[in-house]
Amino acid sequence: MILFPAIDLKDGLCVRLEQGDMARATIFNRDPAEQARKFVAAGFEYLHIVDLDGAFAGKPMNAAAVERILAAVPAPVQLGGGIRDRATIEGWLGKGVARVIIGTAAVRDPALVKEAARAHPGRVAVGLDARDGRVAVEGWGETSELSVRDIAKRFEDAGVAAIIYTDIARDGMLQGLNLEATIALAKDIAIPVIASGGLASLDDLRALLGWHTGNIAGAVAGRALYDGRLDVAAALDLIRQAATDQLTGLFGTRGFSAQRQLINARLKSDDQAAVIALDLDGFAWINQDHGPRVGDAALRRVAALLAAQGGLAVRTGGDEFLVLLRGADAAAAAATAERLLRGFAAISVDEKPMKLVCSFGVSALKPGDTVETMIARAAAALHAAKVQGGGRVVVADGAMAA
Ligand code: AMZ
Repeated sequence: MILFPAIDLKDGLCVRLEQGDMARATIFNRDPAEQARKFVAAGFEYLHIVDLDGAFAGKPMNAAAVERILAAVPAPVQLGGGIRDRATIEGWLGKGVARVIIGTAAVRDPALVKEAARAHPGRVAVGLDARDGRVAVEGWGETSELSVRDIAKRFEDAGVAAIIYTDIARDGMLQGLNLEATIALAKDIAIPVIASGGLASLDDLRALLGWHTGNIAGAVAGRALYDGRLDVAAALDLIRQAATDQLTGLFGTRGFSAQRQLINARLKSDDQAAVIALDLDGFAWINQDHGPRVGDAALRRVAALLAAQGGLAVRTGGDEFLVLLRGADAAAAAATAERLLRGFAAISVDEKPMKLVCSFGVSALKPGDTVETMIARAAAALHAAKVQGGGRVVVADGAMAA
């Protein structure tokens, strides 16, 4: 998930509105490029920019300010407001905008969105701003008859990168996102959803990061950042941590469904590949000695080390993991396992060494193998390593390291 800091432009200045009302604008920075630099320095990786005058006028009105932002920061930018025709889309994409946001034209001219999304995969997003469930257009001055779902469904197979969904009543009001409507939308459509309007606290982010929320790709934060209400470092930490958890299945699916992710990985018979099965022998003691919070923190370090190996890692049990390494033979996989062995032994949480002794079984792809047979051989090698005593790497065809 990405947290997008918002830069809304009015008369060349960086402002925030309340409920989209131009008469209720607060100026937060007279230099939008400087604001962009501040956001990037704070750790944000992607900016959300709206040309407010452009959304009302139907054509770009703050182009100079946008160009200054593009020149000031290397971070990707998504831009909306007054992008209503193909020439404007091409113009911004050519100038280095990573992704354009189309609002009014998605209601009035869906063919434009579909054609642009086909020509620029991943670079066209649809902005749907809702008042009482109906989509508003033209700077939110007009409300259409169509619901967010009606319009989102139009683009289901069009290659649109994201739907940015804003609840107008909440925008700029710091009362929290409309989680219910956002999650319902994300479950209903296949296009990733970005939540916007009213983001107020870490709780909003926690709710979006929870399981079973559908395909939520990000959230836009505005006033909460300018008012200093949202702790940016904590918010970015929360998101990074959730990404690690997701990558390794730390708090997600386990057991057979985790294994299925590996089994479903397609391998060609002439590929090199290896499986590492591992078991954290001392893990139960960590929970017992230090409590589950420290246990979770230790697991996250383990997960981060596994993720850094560049393979597909899944957690198949409380302290059991499988890693599929592509392009590795038995020797390379054994070397990786030994590196992990040393890495785990060095893990400490709150300066307490965790003494994670663990055992590894390694197997490499042979002719006629499936991932499933590789997993079975790695599991047998893991068993042999445990029988020999913890802290070992056993390779399925014989070699063993202490
Ligand atoms: O605040 C407003 N009144 C407002 C706003 N923030 N009006 C439009 N917009 C934004 C939309 C979207 O990102 O959230 O402008 C973009 C859509 O512009 P257009 O010109 O495509 O409708």
